[in-house]
Amino acid sequence: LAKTTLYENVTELLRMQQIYEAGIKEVRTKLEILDAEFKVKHDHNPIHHIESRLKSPESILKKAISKDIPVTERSLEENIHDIAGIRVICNYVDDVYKVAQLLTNQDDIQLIEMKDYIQNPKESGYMSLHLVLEVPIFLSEGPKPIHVEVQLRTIAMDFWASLEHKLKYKTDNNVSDDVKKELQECAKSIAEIDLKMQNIHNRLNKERV
Ligand code: 0O2
Repeated sequence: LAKTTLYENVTELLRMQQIYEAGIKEVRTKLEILDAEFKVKHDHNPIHHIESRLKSPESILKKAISKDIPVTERSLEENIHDIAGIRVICNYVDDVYKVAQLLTNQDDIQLIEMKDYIQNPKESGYMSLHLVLEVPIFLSEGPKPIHVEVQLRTIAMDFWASLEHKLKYKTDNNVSDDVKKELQECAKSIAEIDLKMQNIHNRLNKERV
């Protein structure tokens, strides 16, 4: 019996992985199409690059336990929004909001949640625009709506977040108060640079017209 249950769980998990992988492909393609169209229309690529990852079964389980979420397919799907995760690295701050708007305006996409850590950065200094989208995946038995988390940020915000993540990881999250403060200051400088780069981009664009 135990063997049967284990087999069923593994099969279920593989099915879930395949569905969420499809969700990543679906949203990635939408983003690539938007970027290409933007380039033709406005001679500018809003997206610098896209990264994506499927949350590992271990990470899903760890998150479920830490948040007291029952480990059933339905409950995991309802409560863990980042099984399918996409990170969109944009060139400028305006691009972040433009891409988010164009994506969420599409008929088959529903915006479930939006957290704007650019307008309201986290205490750490972290900046990004987080969206949870509901996207239909067309399976043989019909469409299945799933959640995909999209994190949008600029190259500068990504530079900060990647290094800060590695620094925290190295020290098991035990970062001293003065290092925390320095990281917050770096985040502020980065936000200022982003603004300056945006202004230069806008100015040059106007001059070209
Ligand atoms: P990973 O490996 O990136 O997936 P939840 O998403 O449910 O855990 P919450 O508070 O609703 O919790 O999520 P939040 O804070 O909106 O987004 C969480 C994700 O944002 C994190 O995912 C990170 O990717 C990123 N993030 C949030 N805060 C910080 C920060 O201070 N520094 C950095 N570098 N990244 C941050 P995970 O699941 O932690 O990890």
